[in-house]
Amino acid sequence: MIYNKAPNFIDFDAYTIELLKNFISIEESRKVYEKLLSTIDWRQDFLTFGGKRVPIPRLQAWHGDADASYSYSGLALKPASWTETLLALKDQVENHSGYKFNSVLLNYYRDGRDSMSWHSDNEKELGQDPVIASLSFGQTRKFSLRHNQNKANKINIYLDDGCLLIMPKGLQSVCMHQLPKQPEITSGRINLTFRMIYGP
Ligand SMILES: O=C(O)CCC(=O)C(=O)O
Repeated sequence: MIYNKAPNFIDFDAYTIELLKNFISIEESRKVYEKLLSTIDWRQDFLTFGGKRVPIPRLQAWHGDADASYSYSGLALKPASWTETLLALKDQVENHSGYKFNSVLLNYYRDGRDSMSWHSDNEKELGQDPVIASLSFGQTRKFSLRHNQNKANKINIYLDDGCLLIMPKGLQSVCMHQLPKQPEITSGRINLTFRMIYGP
């Protein structure tokens, strides 16, 4: 199913995903995008496959409380400190959702060749049933969810400038998500996923 004009709530399996369009106004979004682009220390990370070092197809950064270290796909991320912009966005997301977050993964997709492949946000640091709050800026991109058992159960959600997507507790255990390549796209997108990291 494709949600072009998304309703605020999308059911998937037994879970309800919240999608708020224009959570951040268009004017504010533009400013945030430019600010993040120019002030974040974007890193090109690499993964190793069969002894070969391969650049991940996006730039990323990890910010949060000093003890919020995170590892995924063999990458160990030490948090850079909160910036004023990130803290202001975190406050807005927390006020809306009622959840607290102590870290954020920032992904910069330079164009449609950049992507993120199928995965669940299920690393042990995220606790049993993480809530993930995802804010998007810039170019609209397709975001897909696919059920672990029934792969035909798949939905596409279009994440546009200023939208907030909240993946609820439990969702990560039943499905994977991805941001597929869209080679026709020539402009950039920045995505922030706010998370709660629990100590070792
Ligand atoms: O860019 C996106 O919307 C997806 C990001 C994502 O899947 C993640 O941070 O785990």
